[in-house]
Formats: sequence, structure tokens, C-alpha cells
Amino acid sequence: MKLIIVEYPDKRLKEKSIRVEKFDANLHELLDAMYRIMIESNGIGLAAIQVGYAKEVLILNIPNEEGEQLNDALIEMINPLIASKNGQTSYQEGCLSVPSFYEDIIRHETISVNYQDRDGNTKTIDAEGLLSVAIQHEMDHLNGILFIDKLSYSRRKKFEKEFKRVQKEKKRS
Ligand code: QAP
Ligand code: CO
Repeated sequence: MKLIIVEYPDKRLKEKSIRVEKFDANLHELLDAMYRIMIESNGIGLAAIQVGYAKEVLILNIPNEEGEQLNDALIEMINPLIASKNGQTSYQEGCLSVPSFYEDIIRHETISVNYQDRDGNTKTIDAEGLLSVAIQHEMDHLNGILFIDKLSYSRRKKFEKEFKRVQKEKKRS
């Protein structure tokens, strides 16, 4: 299975993802292929819609304090739901589907998330810091929301201007 990253302004990124019912070999193959392309693309989080599958599937691989991105830190979340949330935090976010653009986004500081693993087992994670931010960013993708959709009117205009400039540059080269 060879995946490619769907990039803004592709309409698929606005699709609402659908709950996973079957925890079968096809799901496992998708998860494995998502991990490969995320690592290859230097990402720390990826939702299935970013590779064209409108399913409630996301993966996260947050680097440790040494900056190492270890395989055993990989988290796979199927059908995630936020059970509780507290506080506010701001983080400079990016997205593999919106390359080379970064902006500060306000999120909940801590969250508790219920989800299923690749075998359909129910799990709960209490997250803070970058993991909390990353889960919220990836869960937004499942609802067709990009981080740039959360910008103020003036910041969004700044993005659109920057985006057009980069597109023109790409055409010339
Ligand atoms: C989502 O984002 C995220 O522009 C994951 O040129 C972002 O992995 C969660 C990336 C911030 C929490 C905080 C972006 C790689 C990767 C780029 C990513 C790029 C290369 C983004
Ligand atoms: Co993203």
C-alpha cells in the first residue's frame, strides 16, 4: 500500500470521517502505511483523511525529551472521543497537509480521550503538553477542520497571501 499526502486546498481535507467498524487486516495495513509515510515526511501526527481515507483513524509519534522519535512511542487511535478537557494552551502548529506554514493555535491544555486500538480494545489516555495539542489537531482532521481554519480573519488572510506566493514560486521551478 503506497500512500500520498493530500495537501491544502484539496477538498478531501474538508470531509467528515466515518467510524471504523471492522478491526481487520485492511485497517492494520492502512495504519502501517500511515506510519511509514508520516516518518518519511518528518511528521509527528497524521489522520487517515490526510492520505485520502475518510475514516476515524489517527496516529501520533511524539519525540521524547532527547528529541528522538521512538517507534515504541507510537499511538494509534481509532474512533477517538474527548471525555473531558481542562485549561487553555497555545502552541505553534504545522501540518503535513499545509507544508511550510506555522501559526499559534489555542487548544485545551489537558484532555482525557477514549478510543480504540487496532484490535478494537477500548483505551483511555490522559494527555497534556504536545501530545494533548497533537491529539486535538488530528481529531479536528476527522471533522474536516484544518488548523488554518482556526486562525483570526487577519491571520487567515496572511496565510492565503503566503500560500499564493509559494504556489507561484513552485510553478516557476
Ligand atoms: C500535527 O504535524 C501537529 O510544514 C502534526 O514542512 C503539529 O507532523 C501537532 C510537518 C503541531 C501538534 C503540534 C510540517 C513536516 C509536520 C511541515 C506535523 C513540514 C514538514 C507536521
Ligand atoms: Co494536520
